[in-house]
Amino acid sequence: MDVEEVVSGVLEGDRRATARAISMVEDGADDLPELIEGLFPKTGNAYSVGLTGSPGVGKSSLAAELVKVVRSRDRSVAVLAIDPTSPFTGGALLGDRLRMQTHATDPEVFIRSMATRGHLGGLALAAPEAVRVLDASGADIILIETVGVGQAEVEVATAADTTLVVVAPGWGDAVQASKAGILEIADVFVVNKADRDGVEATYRDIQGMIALGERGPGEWRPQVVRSVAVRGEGIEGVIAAIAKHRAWLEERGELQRRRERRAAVEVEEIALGALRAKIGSLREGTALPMLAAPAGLVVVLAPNGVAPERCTPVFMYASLS
Ligand SMILES: Nc1nc2c(ncn2[C@@H]2O[C@H](COP(=O)(O)OP(=O)(O)OP(=O)(O)O)[C@@H](O)[C@H]2O)c(=O)[nH]1
Ligand SMILES: [Mg+2]
Repeated sequence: MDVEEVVSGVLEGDRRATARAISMVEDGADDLPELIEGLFPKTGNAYSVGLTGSPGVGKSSLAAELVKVVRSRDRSVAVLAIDPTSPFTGGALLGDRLRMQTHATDPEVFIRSMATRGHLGGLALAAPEAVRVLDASGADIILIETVGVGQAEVEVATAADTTLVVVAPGWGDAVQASKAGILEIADVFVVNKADRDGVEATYRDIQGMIALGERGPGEWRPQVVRSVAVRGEGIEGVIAAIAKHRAWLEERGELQRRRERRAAVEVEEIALGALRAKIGSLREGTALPMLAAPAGLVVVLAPNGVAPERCTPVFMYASLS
């Protein structure tokens, strides 16, 4: 399939073409810009929901339940599972496949796991590109599951319109959570495994953390809901919290602003990626060591009228290229 065929296939909602497009994102294929260019005009219709949280808290189980609800409303849904901790997602995918089994034969459900084998921009770029592919393929709702709550996961989470942070009873304390930056990314906290001991304490911890968090007037206050994903309990509450956040975003024009902010971050990442690629190739030759040596910098490269002390390597590089 050449890139034009992939583009037209994705736009027709063809699953094979969509899978191919996600692989291109994953691999950081050379013709990725053509792909995204072809798809971009047809995006903006899907609503994306990120699910993040520590391993095993029940993200996939919850996603499977959300898929059920979306399908009962006759909307199409795509699920993207991302494991930023490993370049290959085989293991995680297997578990997810099992949990998603009931949906596997539904043509309106697209399930895919993704790694970022060759993508220069890593997840920060790959995730929004993959979301764009799924959006263009006609998915109404896109669920993005990521494992963990580190920096990479935070980046992925910000690719979504609404971010759910899934926790389970006994899950760390509030200080741990705020350190990891969870509070900033959570639009909704889901305390899953609410059938377990300690659910009240966890619920209170999170409420306390939210109460302490600084929020300007009119800022969104994260919702906290409970669920027992394996039994399909509390799912309506999760859906209601998502809907409330979505309405809040839309009423204020904040959805559009959020998406624009994300696009700006992406542009920055693309520029940085290109710069990194250039520096990478510099490294293979003798230019970089020469640039790095302060004496070399000043003598060889100080551009017209620039004071030598301003000639940091980055500045030098920028003025050279
Ligand atoms: N008791 C209980 N078990 C649950 C609940 N939700 C999920 N589980 C179980 O917890 C385990 C992990 O569930 P997953 O849905 O795979 O969790 P996950 O967060 O997607 O896991 P990773 O993708 O590996 O990070 C499975 O054995 C589930 O059956 C729940 O509400 N209550
Ligand atoms: Mg999972």
